[in-house]
Amino acid sequence: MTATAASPEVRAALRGQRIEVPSWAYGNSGTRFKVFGQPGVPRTPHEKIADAAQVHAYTGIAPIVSLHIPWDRVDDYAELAAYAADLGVRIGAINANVFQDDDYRLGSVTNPDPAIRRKALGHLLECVDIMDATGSRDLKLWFSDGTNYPGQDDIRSRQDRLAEALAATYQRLGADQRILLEYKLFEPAFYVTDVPDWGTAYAHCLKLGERAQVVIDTGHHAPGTNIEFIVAFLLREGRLGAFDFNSRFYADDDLMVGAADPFQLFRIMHEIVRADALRPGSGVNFMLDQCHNIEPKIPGQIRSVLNVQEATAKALLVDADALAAAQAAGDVLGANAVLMDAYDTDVRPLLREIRAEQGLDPDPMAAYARSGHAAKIAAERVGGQQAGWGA
Ligand code: RM4
Ligand code: MN
Repeated sequence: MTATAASPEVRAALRGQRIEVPSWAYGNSGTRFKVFGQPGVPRTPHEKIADAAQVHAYTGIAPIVSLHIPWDRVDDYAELAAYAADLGVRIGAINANVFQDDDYRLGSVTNPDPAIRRKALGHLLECVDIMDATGSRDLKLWFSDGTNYPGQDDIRSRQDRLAEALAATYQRLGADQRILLEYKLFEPAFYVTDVPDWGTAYAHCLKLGERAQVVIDTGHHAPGTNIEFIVAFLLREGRLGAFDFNSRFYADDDLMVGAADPFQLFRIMHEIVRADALRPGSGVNFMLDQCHNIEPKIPGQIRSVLNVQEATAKALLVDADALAAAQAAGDVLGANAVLMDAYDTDVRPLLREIRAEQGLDPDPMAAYARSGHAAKIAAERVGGQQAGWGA
């Protein structure tokens, strides 16, 4: 297969692809043992947005940035949104944070103490107020709630408390706003996690209504989980709201998407293309949720966006008719060969061509490196408190 001969439809789909980057990727991060600082790291939400704008400037497909509250708390969210617009990007999902307050030791919305549950719900509602000010559609909820020891709390009651908080938040949403409910197998709770898997998230979303959808964070599964099955299932039910893309080797590593397993990313994007869910109007939000602990952050994000773009291009090159024919004929090896033929295609020349057509540098990594921007922000951003995830 020659990728450069790709059809106008494939080219249009690639030009129209949109990826959302996380503000926290530009701040300092690390493991629970050490956070390494880097020169030029943003001190403010404005500087994080400026970094995100760089990623868009070089890739052309990442014009949206997610915020995390309180990490990105400002006095005037409408002003922050206007600042983003001036830089050619916009604010996307608002991520609630009910996992870093001492009060949440035994949980946030599932805490046995009603006063702490009220406090957590108050934060979720505050995030909807922020969405109103920024024009955001998506409220992304990840609960670190769970227990460490058998008997510590009642599993069923915690589900009831969770459902109650979700329902109150759902009630508060505007007509165009959604809840995106994320799940995670374990960590920081080790015995029971209150939203451990897609089935739990899906069941809660079904109860809430159509504007509650599941987020698949690719790093939040047991090793060996078939994530593309989850993608296919949720798409078929109209309940896949978003991805948090990243890659993992062992746990929730938050490494660059496509770094650990580019083939898995291709298989996921194949299900997306198969369901015609790549279009920005499809309702699936393609977000990154990553931390760049040791590599430079802006190029780390550029590389990640390119990795998603390459997997997407390969998925778009799957010969759907040939695949369907082989599947219908029970041609096991033939069907597999159709998929692998697309995966094995070098799509980089095609993507370089498309970028050049759009007036972008064909090689975003090299262009950013040449730009001198890293040295500029290192020189400018002196003093103040570098942003971090506050762990
Ligand atoms: C969590 C989860 C959330 C993200 C935080 C930073 O593990 O994946 O999506 O907001 O990390
Ligand atoms: Mn996530």
